[in-house]
Amino acid sequence: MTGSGARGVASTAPTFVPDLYAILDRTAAAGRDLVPILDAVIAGGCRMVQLREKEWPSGKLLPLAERMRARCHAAGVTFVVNDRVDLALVLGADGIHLGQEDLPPQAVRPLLRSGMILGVSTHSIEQARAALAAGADYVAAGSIFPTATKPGFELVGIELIRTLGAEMRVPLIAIGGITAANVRAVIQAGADGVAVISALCSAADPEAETRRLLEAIRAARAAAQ
Ligand code: 3NM
Repeated sequence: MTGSGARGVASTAPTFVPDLYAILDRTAAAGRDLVPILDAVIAGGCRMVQLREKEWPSGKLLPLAERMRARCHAAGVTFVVNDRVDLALVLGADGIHLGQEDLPPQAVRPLLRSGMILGVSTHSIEQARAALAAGADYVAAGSIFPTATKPGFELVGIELIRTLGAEMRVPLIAIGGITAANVRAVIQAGADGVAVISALCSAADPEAETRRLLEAIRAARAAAQ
């Protein structure tokens, strides 16, 4: 079972809590060090973190990634690496997140340690179904709202969450333009969790923003019951 409790998965599936999935990205942080932001989101109660880096080569990223992995592991927080399978393996990360243009999940799964999480970004019903069929441990769907973080994003809207919520057997994570102000509708539409970049990376107080997001997620779940 996932920690979200919202969706049952096979007992062999890895355990993770995707309620609030903080994606830390240097570009979105606009030059701020990611480690204090990581400490803040952990202090605020976030249980799942991804490192996303689109510019630095992996060798340059490694020292920062190692620090982040060590802090996550010390806090019992799930640590996932975006795109870079080699880096995830070298680090002993808990998981890897793949986009539609990264290596396909079927090709990557055999390389992963047992219990490693494999997540996939999707932008349509067909892509989500394919990710599920390929054995994804969670499916991310977006972009739910317009976002400045991902140039060329595909706007799928909250409708995609409503549709997929009924058929995904693994946690469904909504992404794209999600903030404490709009997260309620996303959870109520059927998302098990939300992945957030700029709402946390550019927040003046990422710990307080983490708490606000988590409170809004819990309130939305409570209202739905
Ligand atoms: N993937 P923010 S949208 C990384 O649609 C990413 O798959 C998306 O950043 C998708 O929380 C997105 O700042 C950017 O909007 C999310």
